Amino acid sequence: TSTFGWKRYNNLAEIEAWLDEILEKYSDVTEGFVVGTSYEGRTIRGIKISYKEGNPGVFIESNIHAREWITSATATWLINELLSSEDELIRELAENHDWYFVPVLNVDGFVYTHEKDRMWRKTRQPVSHSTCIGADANRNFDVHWMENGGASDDPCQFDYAGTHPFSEPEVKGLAEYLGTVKDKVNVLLAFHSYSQVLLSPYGHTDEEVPDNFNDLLHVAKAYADAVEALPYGTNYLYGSTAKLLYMSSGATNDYAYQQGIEIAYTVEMRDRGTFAFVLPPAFIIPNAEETLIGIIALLAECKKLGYLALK
Ligand code: 0X9
Ligand code: ZN
Repeated sequence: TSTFGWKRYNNLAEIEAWLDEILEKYSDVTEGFVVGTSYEGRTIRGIKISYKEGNPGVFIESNIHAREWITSATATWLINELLSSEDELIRELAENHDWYFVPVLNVDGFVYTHEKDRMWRKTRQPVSHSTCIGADANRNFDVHWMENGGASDDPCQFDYAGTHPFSEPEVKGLAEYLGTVKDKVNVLLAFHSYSQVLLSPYGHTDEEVPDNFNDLLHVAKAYADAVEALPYGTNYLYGSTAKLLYMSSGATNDYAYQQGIEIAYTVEMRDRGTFAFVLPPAFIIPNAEETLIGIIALLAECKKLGYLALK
């Protein structure tokens, strides 16, 4: 489809134009949806892919952090693959799940990274009584908000939690949309970069793990093993957020888990820090390919453990 070749990173206008083409070309099996309106007034868009009734749902959020460009590049590549691949395994994957993608959640921040500051992370909503702008959208969900030092109350910090839970319209919008579909969603993946880890709940405490933590480890191991077995040999680690990474409250996957989506991860993609957030475009396709293979293995393991039954 047109200029999209995943050989460079695309800006928001290009991604939206591409999405329109996809929605038109595959109108039988796709549907656009709206998550909400950003602080600066942009429409936050998503695409649902569904080949038939009664499939388990997989929800993919990407670019909640503005500078993590590999996440939307990977999400769009996955959308294209699910719709156009003729590979039997991928057709099975596409047609036997319902897919919900929000390729760019933090639209204002994403535009800002393209136009002003490549390293911007947060939203762009001003904070009253501060000269600093934006909150960390991945600290702003109403799930153990600001607990245990999992976020900052300083608007000038990278992990500023916002004035209150859901203070950021992008986050409120995602939560509201998720509320309308959560009964049909079995798995949620929040795409981030970088460090090559799969992070399961919880982020707000390292003293407790979810009831199904063992299953969450098994499912993550299936992803990591499948990725490592590819010729790229990319290594992923997995574990609970607070233990493997750091205390972080109010994140998307913890919110999803709290809302009854029992399989919910933060997926931190390539690399391990060589290029970090500024991953060269030559890595888009390798990263996307291994993400696809990882997701296939993850869903197979979910199915085996009984997580893909209709809710
Ligand atoms: O800090 C974050 O928001 C994520 N890492 S990143 O480098 N992409 O910023 C990890 C968030 C994981 N936290 C929870 N799931 N609680
Ligand atoms: Zn991130």
